[in-house]
Amino acid sequence: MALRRVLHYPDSRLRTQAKPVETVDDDIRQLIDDLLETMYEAPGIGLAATQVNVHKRVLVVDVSENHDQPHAFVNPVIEFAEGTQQREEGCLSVPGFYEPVERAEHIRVAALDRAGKAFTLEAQGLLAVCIQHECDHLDGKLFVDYLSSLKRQRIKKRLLKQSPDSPRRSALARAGPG
Ligand code: GNR
Ligand code: NI
Repeated sequence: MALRRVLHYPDSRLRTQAKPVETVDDDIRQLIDDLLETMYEAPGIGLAATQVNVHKRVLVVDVSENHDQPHAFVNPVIEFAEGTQQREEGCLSVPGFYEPVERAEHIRVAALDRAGKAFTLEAQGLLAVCIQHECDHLDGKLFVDYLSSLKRQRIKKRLLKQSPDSPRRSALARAGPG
């Protein structure tokens, strides 16, 4: 098991379309374990491979209070989505920002598990939100994309200022005092 580094918005690698997994092998199981470890350590309730710069269709979620109900999804497909709900969302790739987003209330997702076996899961409430949020990551989409462009630009500016290796900071550092 290992912690992996989480990319931060507006890193363009978060916009990558992830590729389907052909075989659920030990590398994929290692990725799942690392995603879970990284998610619990953060702590977060979900994590997509895209966020750790692995562009394969793999995600994990655990919305339980005791962190004892991990779910891993390989090649997830949302088969149906019904109703609406609105919740404050956050994202480990957009640290420190929380905004309401409208999502489907009830979904059914089909995927492969860590053994490569097909399964479906029906979800509602927070678990449904989390799965939709993670599936978006695999398509290069972030919750900030649902906000107004004004809000998104504000978030982008603030995160660019914070990021120690941001182009802007490096440019300022190069420019020196004054
Ligand atoms: O930890 C997380 N919390 C959260 C809260 C509301 C809606 C979605 C999420 S997912 C987020 C972790 C994350 O960034 N997953 O991609
Ligand atoms: Ni996220």
